[in-house]
Amino acid sequence: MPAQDLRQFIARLESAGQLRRVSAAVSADLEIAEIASRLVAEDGPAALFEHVEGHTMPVLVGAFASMQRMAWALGGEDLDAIAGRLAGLLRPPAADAGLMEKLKAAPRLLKAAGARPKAVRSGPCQEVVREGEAADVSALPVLTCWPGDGGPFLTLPQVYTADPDGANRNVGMYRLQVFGPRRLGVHWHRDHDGARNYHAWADRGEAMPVAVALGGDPVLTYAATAPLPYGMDELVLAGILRGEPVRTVRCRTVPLAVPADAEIVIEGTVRPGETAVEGPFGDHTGYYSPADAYPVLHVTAVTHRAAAIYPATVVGRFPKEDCYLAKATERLFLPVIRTVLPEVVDLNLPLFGVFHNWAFVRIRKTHAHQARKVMHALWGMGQMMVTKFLVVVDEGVDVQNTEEVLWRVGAEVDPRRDLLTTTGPADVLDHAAPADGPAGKVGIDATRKWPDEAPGREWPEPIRSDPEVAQRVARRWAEFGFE
Ligand SMILES: Cc1cc2nc3c(=O)[nH]c(=O)nc-3n(C[C@H](O)[C@H](O)[C@H](O)COP(=O)(O)O)c2cc1C
Ligand SMILES: [Mn+2]
Repeated sequence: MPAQDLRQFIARLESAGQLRRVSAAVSADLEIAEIASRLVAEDGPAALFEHVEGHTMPVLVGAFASMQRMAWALGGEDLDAIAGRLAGLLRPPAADAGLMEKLKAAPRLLKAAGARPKAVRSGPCQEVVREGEAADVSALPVLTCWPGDGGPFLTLPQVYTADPDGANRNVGMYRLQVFGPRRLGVHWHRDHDGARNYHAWADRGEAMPVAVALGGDPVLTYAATAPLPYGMDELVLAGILRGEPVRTVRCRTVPLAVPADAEIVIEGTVRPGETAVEGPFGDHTGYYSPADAYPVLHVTAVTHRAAAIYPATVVGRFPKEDCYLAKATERLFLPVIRTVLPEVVDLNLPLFGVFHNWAFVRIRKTHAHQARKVMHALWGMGQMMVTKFLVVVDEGVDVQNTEEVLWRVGAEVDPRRDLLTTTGPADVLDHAAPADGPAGKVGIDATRKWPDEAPGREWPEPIRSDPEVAQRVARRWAEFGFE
């Protein structure tokens, strides 16, 4: 059963003992962020701060901050099971499939077609409406997370945009800095879809309408972070994951639709060419991302529920809540990668790699030089293009175990022969990449080398126990007097 809104999800977390209500007074200035960091570091619960100094709205943090809560947020118990369900829905029947197979696939595809959002006339996200001069984002308990931050930032927003023709609706998570009661900085990276829509408007010299939603079914928050190709609507992904369409209402002051069941909505426009200094911001890299010029959102309305809850997250040095959102993407998109690269068995974007610094890939190797093929293909796939270090290992290696991967890198690699160094786009947050021009990338082929790949070398087998003896010993362990 999908959650209708954030409240239902909070109730679910609470009944599972996974949410703590905090009634003591706390400050939105650094204090909530410090508590959130401690909670995620000790695998603690989500927290709902009911008494935020100077504010009436409560603040929710940590709703996604465990594998279990992340799976619940996507309407399941386990991320791999959700990924399997999604892969089954997305896979069209093969061209040469029999009639029965095609008939069986039809309801699957219809189900995906029925995932488009459904417009409704009114929704709780507009119980309170403040337009024009009455709109004021300083009424929201926006967190300042780190001492060097340029100010308070909205950290868990769904940013809704479309191109000037009203097509290519996009939902992306881009942080927003509070510059004033009706001015926000919009930090969409240059190669993200919100920026692409913005440039389409700017090319016509027109201001782009933008809506920012907070809350609603937690699936929506995840969908805003999902790396879908441009033109694929994140609300359809949300509808597929929920098994029910997302209900949307028209915004009051801009021609966009937002989830009817959101907690809070900010409406406004971004004018072509106008920028302001945004940042610095303590980022998920573990460093401050420096101040830079970003577009400005001029707020035209703020609408919210009568007793709205403000959802937030705190990013910073790992582990933080966004690691779990990224792990959800790693699991959900593995089947998508496998449609193009069937040899990929598993993928790990380790937390310390902050999504773009490291990727460990496990392949079923069937031909020589295959690791290099996989590297080139992954560097050509969506947001994987910014991956800096890409390690490819054989099928027998557990990529979820970093020591095992590094053991193989040490043992299977000749640095002169097995490193592929190349260049390509860098992540915007990579402070080590050259300021101009393409960034360096390294692919490490840590698979066992085939005769064609390492002529004149016999490749030894890794040691494994005799399975029968190992089983026998396990069975008799207590008999030997061991625990
Ligand atoms: C907590 C969190 C914060 C994020 N902040 C930003 C941000 O400020 N700017 C940005 O461009 N991407 C940010 N991202 C990544 C994007 O949301 C992500 O790449 C998404 O796929 C972008 O959507 P798009 O492909 O529709 O542009 C953030 C992700 C998370 C989980
Ligand atoms: Mn997108």
